[in-house]
Amino acid sequence: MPGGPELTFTMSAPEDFLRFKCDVHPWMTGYIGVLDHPFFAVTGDGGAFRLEKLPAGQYLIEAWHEKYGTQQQTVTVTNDETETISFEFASQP
Ligand SMILES: [Cu+2]
Repeated sequence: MPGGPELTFTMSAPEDFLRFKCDVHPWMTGYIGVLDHPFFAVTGDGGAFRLEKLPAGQYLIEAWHEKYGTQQQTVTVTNDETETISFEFASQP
């Protein structure tokens, strides 16, 4: 791994986003979420995300942003249909 040692961590339980940072360079920061299911996504350049192969059912979808916090929406998924939801985060004045 260029620039530093490779570190290994083992999480034994789900965790909300954990912040990892460099003690030397304040801009070097990352977040790790540990989930107990495979249904998650990271937004692309345009802010879109897609959760593939959700079984039919009702779900609470949570969106998280490192500066603007968390939002939740409930969505009902049926077999073979695509549902669309949207989250909007606004900066505080
Ligand atoms: Cu650094």
